[in-house]
Amino acid sequence: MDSPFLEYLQARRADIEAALAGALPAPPGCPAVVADAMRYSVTAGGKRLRPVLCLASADAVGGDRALAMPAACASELIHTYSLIHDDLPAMDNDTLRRGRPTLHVVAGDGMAILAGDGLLTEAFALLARAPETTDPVIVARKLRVVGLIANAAGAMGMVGGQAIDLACSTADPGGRRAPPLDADGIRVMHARKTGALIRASAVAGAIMGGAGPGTIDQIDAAAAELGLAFQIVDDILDVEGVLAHLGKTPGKDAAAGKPTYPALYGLASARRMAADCLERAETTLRATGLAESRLMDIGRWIVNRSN
Ligand code: GRG
Repeated sequence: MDSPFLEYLQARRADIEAALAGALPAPPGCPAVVADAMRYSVTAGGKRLRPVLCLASADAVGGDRALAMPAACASELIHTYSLIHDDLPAMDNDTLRRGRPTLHVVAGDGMAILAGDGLLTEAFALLARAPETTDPVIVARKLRVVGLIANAAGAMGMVGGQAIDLACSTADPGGRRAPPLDADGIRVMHARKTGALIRASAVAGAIMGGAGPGTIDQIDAAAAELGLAFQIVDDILDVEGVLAHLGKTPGKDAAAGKPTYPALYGLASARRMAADCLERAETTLRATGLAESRLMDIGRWIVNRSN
């Protein structure tokens, strides 16, 4: 990563940490027991990829970054909820996340479910209240972003993708299990499970930044490529990554017999596929004059990361 981008990343992350700290519910309005559980997972670290992407999108279209901050934080709150629920014994049953014991390990399954529920709901409360404005143009953008993020997080997006994954990897109480996915099925499952929120984060930033419809569509298309690249690299890291960098248990997908990109195509081809995604994203962004924006730096970060 070149150093201007590293500086940008550090600065945006600092902004995001401060905004997240201010957005999290706290006593006396919120009972301390669930406030603490939510804060435990949100402040455990994490790359903040989705909120950084959201802010970079607003920057790329020349918008006011502050207008995009609530959407940036909402995407991270929703992402963190999804990790808490995914780690539960009823789902992926993981004990380590972001370098810490998972929330259900320290607070119990019930409190982890509630903290996830709280984060998801709080994301939409935040989108409703901020940025605080009566300007009808900004109010219309906010409303559009609420719908966009709801679709990405819900049954048509992340929840739907997780449901497909669960149905294929686990038998239901009647012993029924969905048939294994083919390569196209896997791509669609990931597009929902991880791609949808990544895409929505980038598009929300563009909308709040006041981009026109053509630019929003191009950012959406490029972010879809970045989302796929993210997943492919995540699968590669599951094979090659070390716990100290990942902050979560490596090798879990392979051990669970999950169909990963390296398992399907081999490591070298999977790497090539991630690089191809980046190239397609660049071509798309070039058409809107955004190939030199931070969005492409984020794409390179996604492909070259070690966690
Ligand atoms: C429970 C509704 C529901 C959905 C869960 C996203 C997800 C859906 C499950 C996570 C499973 C998983 C580990 C998928 C691989 C891709 C992924 C989302 C990795 C974690 O995201 P990062 O790398 O994490 O952005 P940090 O900690 O850096 O924020």
